[in-house]
Amino acid sequence: MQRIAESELIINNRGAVYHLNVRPDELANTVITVGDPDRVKEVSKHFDKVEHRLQHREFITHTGYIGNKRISVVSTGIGPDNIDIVVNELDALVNIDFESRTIKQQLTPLHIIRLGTSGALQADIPVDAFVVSTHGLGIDNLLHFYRHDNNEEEKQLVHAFVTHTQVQDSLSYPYIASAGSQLLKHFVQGYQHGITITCPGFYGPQGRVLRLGLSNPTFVDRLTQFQFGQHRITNFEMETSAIYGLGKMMGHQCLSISAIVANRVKKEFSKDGGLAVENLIKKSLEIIAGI
Ligand code: R1P
Ligand code: URA
Repeated sequence: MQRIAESELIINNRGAVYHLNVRPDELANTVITVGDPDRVKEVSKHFDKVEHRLQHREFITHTGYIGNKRISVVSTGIGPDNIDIVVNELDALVNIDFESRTIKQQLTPLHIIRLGTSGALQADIPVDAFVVSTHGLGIDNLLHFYRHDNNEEEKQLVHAFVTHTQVQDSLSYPYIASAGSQLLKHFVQGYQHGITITCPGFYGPQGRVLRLGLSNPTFVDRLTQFQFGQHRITNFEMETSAIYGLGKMMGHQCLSISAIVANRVKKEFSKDGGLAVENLIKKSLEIIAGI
């Protein structure tokens, strides 16, 4: 078995992986990710017991229990580049032996569930609603640094998206990855389902104009209009495609769930986004604790 060098997998003097500062024994197999470091305690306050509280930079981790279910909640910060760090380090914690620095014979699939915020791209998805991403469609570049593949339907969806939006003229080729089907089936009642676009920014990449002009001013309207069979684009945010893409390649079950805080078609913003997120956490934790 190939030994992974000190420069490639960085382990600190606590025996913890470098960015997350988490040791293998401090991580549960069910991991909730949140963008906002302050949201970690908003999740773990619902735990019956918290065993570990860890932090390094924007990455805060709390591990504890709801009943017999062991759960970790980890803050990722914003964006696909941070997800590259978080998902690789979560995977290393369960699938690489830190003593021998080799990949374990027996791999462990994690459940990785993002509880985040998002902007709706359809008029009928109101602010404060909850959306589950059936697919993450990335207009960032992250997955192209890895050897990755899609099934036929995913390839056709990306092709239809490129034809419809004409993004290939100015942006990197989009990529797509699907939700973990074992998790998706539990989140139906009270959740809308749809394709989520993952953007490498909050302003220009999501069509917001403050002082700068956009290279493709009709892009957001085209996202709203896109249809592929039963599929439409429900929302956009900044992490889902990266979590789905990396997680799937590594054999993990991933799901991204968002509280809608902005509706970009109706130009509305939630009057109490904090409450919407709190409601999303409570409702989703009840389900997660039972999976
Ligand atoms: C932008 O405000 C951030 O909010 C969304 C986006 O994905 C991005 O991270 O998610 P979080 O609320 O989980 O951070
Ligand atoms: N997060 C985003 O990335 N976009 C929004 O519009 C709202 C939350």
